Amino acid sequence: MENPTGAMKMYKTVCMLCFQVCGINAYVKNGKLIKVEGMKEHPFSRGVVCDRGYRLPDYVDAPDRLKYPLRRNQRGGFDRITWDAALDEIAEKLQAIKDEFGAHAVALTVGSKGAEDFQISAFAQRWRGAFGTPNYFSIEAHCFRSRIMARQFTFGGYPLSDPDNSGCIILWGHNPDASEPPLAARINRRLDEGAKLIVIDPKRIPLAKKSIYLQIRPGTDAAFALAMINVIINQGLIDKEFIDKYTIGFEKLAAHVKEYTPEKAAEVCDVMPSDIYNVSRIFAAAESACIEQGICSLDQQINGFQTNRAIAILQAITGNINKPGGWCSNPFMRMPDLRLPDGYKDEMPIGCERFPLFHTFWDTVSPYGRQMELPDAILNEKPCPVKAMLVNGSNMAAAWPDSDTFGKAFKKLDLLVVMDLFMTQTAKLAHFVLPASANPERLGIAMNYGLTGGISYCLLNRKVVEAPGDCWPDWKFFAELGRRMGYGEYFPWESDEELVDCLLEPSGISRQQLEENPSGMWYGKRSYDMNKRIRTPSGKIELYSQTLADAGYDPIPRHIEGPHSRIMAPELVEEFPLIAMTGHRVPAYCGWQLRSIPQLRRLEPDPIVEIHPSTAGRYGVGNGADVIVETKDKHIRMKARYTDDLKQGVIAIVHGWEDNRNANVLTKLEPNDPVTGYPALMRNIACRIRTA
Ligand SMILES: Nc1nc2c(c(=O)[nH]1)N[C@H]1C(S)=C(S)[C@@H](COP(=O)(O)OP(=O)(O)OC[C@H]3O[C@@H](n4cnc5c(=O)[nH]c(N)nc54)[C@H](O)[C@@H]3O)O[C@H]1N2
Ligand SMILES: Nc1nc2c(c(=O)[nH]1)N[C@H]1C(S)=C(S)[C@@H](COP(=O)(O)OP(=O)(O)OC[C@H]3O[C@@H](n4cnc5c(=O)[nH]c(N)nc54)[C@H](O)[C@@H]3O)O[C@H]1N2
Ligand code: SF4
Ligand SMILES: [Mo]
Repeated sequence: MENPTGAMKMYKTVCMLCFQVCGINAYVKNGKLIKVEGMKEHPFSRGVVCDRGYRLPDYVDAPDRLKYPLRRNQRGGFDRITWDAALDEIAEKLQAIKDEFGAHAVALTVGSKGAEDFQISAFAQRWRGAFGTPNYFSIEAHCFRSRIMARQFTFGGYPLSDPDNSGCIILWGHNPDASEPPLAARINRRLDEGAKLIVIDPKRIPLAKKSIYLQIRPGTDAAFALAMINVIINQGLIDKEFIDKYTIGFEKLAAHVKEYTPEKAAEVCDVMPSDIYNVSRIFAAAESACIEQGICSLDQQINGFQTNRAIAILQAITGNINKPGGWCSNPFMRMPDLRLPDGYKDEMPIGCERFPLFHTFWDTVSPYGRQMELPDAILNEKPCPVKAMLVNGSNMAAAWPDSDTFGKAFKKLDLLVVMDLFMTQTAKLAHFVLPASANPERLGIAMNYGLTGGISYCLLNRKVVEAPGDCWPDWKFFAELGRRMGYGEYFPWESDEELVDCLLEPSGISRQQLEENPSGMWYGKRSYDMNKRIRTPSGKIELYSQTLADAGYDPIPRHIEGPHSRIMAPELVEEFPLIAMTGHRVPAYCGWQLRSIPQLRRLEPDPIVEIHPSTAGRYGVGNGADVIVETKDKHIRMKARYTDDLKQGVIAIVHGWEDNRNANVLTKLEPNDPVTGYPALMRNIACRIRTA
C-alpha cells in the first residue's frame, strides 16, 4: 500500500463482495477508501459496478464492523480480548475436545464468502487436515455443486457457457440483473446484436421483457426440459452427427422421453403446449445456443440434480458443446493444492453416507459434509458427536435451512468460534467472535472461475487501506491457530505477499506482473476442441449414465414432483394452497450482508414477500400490509409487495432477514434430492398468507 495520506490515489483492484470479482478503480484519500467506480478496461465487468460494489467504501467503514476479538462472558455479553488470549484458549479447548471425543468432534464451516474466496476455503481445509477432522461444511452442499456434478456426470467435466457468441440464450431460473449484473450487461449487448432470449421463470424478470417468456410452475423444470428433448428428437432437430460421434445412450433417451409429450408437460408446468414446441424449435434451430441456469434456484429442489442433467442433455443433443455460443471447455488457472497437508488420508464427512455420490464418483472426491445432518450430530451425537465448530464467512445459523434447529444445536456446542466482519446471528451464539479484514484491507488473489457467465480469470486483490482495529485475514487465523497446536510446518507463510507468491507459483505469473496488469493477467482461453478425451467412464458424453444406474439412481432424468406439490400432497395443499419460493436475489443485498449500510437499506428497507395482486385479493392482503406467512408448523412476519410479474398462486420471499423474518424458519433440512442430498424445501413450500 502506498501513499495512505495526502492526495487522492486511485488503485486498480477488484470488488469481492460477491463471486463476480468485478474490476474496480478504488479511490483512497487520507488512508480511507472514498469512492469506487467500474474498471472500464476489464473484459468481464467492463466498467459495471453494481449498487453493492458502489457502496464498498461504506461497507469497509461501517460503524458496526467487528474490530477486536471478543469472548463471551458469564452474563451472556462479550468482552474484548487479545488475539493471543483468544487463540490460546481456543487451541486449548480444541485439543481437550479432540482428546476426549476424537478429532471428528470438531467441525469447520465456510459460507458463501469462504467458499468463493480460495484463500479462506484452502486454509480452512488445510487446518482441518492438520487437525485430522473430515467434518468440513460449506455452502457447496446446498448452493452450486449439484449443477457442477450433473455436468461432470454428463460431460466428464464442467463446460462453461459462452453467451457472448450465442444465437439463442435461455435464462432458466436465473435473474442476472439481481444476482450477476455483469452477465446481465453482456446478455443485453448480445440481444442488441440480434440474439434471441428465452426466459423460463415463475417471475417475469427484467430481461423477460426482451424475451419469449414462460411462466413455469416452480419445481417442474425437469418435465419442461424432457418435453423439449421430446420435441427436438421427434421433429428431427437433433445434431445427429454430433450425437453419433460423441454421445452414448441416445436410443434409450429417445425411448424414455416419449412419455414427456408437450401436452402432458404443459399440464405439469402450467404452460401452453405450443410454448414448449415453440421454444424447443427456436433453441434447436439456432446457429448456437446456450442455457444460463440459476446458480442455485433449480438445485435446491427434490429433483435438482436430474433437472441439471436434463439441461445438460439439451445442450448435448443439439450439438451445442465446444462450439462458439454453446457450452465449451475453459481451463482453470493452475493453483497449488494447499487444501490438505501431504499424506493426510481423508475420511467421509457427516451426511455423505446416505448420498455417497455426493462425496465420491470416479476419481472425483468432494470433501464437503452435508450440513442437513449436522444438527443431529450436535444434538444427538448421530452419527458422531460434534462438540466444537469454527465458522468462517458464514451466517449459517440464519442462512441455512431450518434456522430454528441450527440455532438450537449451536446453543449446545461446547465451543463455537465465528470469524466475520459483523456480529451476525451466528456470531451472537459464539463463545469467541473474531474480526476479519475486508478484501480492500489485504492483499490476495481474486479468482473468477467462470462457473456462470463463462469467463475465468485471475486478478490481484490489492490492499488499498489498513484494516481497522485488530482485523485479520482468515488465512492468518488458521495459520496462527495451527502453529499454536503444533502444525507450524504446514503454515510457513508469514505475510500476504508470501502467500500470494506461493499461490501464483504454478501458473508462472508473478505478483509484479499482476500489479502491472490490473485488468487481469490470466484468462481461461475458451476451447472449442472436441478432440480432447471426454473424461466420463465411457469416454463419451453420457446421455445415459451407467454410474447412476449402478448406484440405483435414474440413469436418464425424469420428473419428480416436490414433496409439497399439489400432486404429492393434495391434502396439505388444500390447507396451504400457495407455493412459497424463497431466495430470489435482490440488488441491494448479498445473502445476509449489507443491511446495515443505510444507502442500501433505503433501496430495500423491509422484509418483503412478493405476491400477485389477484392472489393477494383472494386472501384479503393489501399492498404494503404486514402479513404472516405460515406453513404447517412455522410462521414468519413479512411485508407484502404486489407485483403483476409473479405467477399467481406463488409467493416469493426475500431471504436474508433474521429472527422471525427469516425465510429459513420455514425451510427444512429434509427431504433431500436423492443424488446430492440437497434440501428440497427451500424453493417450493406449501404455505398460506394472512394479514398480521
Ligand atoms: N444481489 C445478490 N446477488 C447474489 C446473491 C445475493 O444474495 N444478492 N447471492 C449469490 C449467491 S450465493 C447465489 S447462489 C446466486 C443465486 O443466483 P440464482 O439462483 O441464479 O438466483 P436469481 O438470479 O435470483 O434467480 C433465481 C430465479 O429463479 C427463479 N426460480 C425460483 N424457483 C424456480 C423454479 O423452480 N424454476 C424456475 N425455472 N425458476 C425458479 C426465481 O423467480 C428467480 O427469478 O446469486 C449470487 N448473487
Ligand atoms: N431461504 C433461503 N436460504 C438461503 C438461500 C436461498 O436461496 N433461500 N441461498 C443459500 C445460498 S445459495 C447460499 S450460498 C447461502 C449463503 O450462506 P452464508 O454464506 O452463510 O451467508 P452469507 O450471508 O453469504 O454470509 C457470508 C458471511 O461472511 C461474512 N464475510 C464477508 N467477507 C468475509 C471475510 O473475508 N472473512 C470472513 N471471515 N467473513 C466474511 C459476511 O459478513 C457474512 O456474515 O445462503 C443460503 N440460504
Ligand atoms: S457484482 Fe457487484 S458486489 Fe459482486 S463483485 Fe461485482 S460490483 Fe461487487
Ligand atoms: Mo449461493
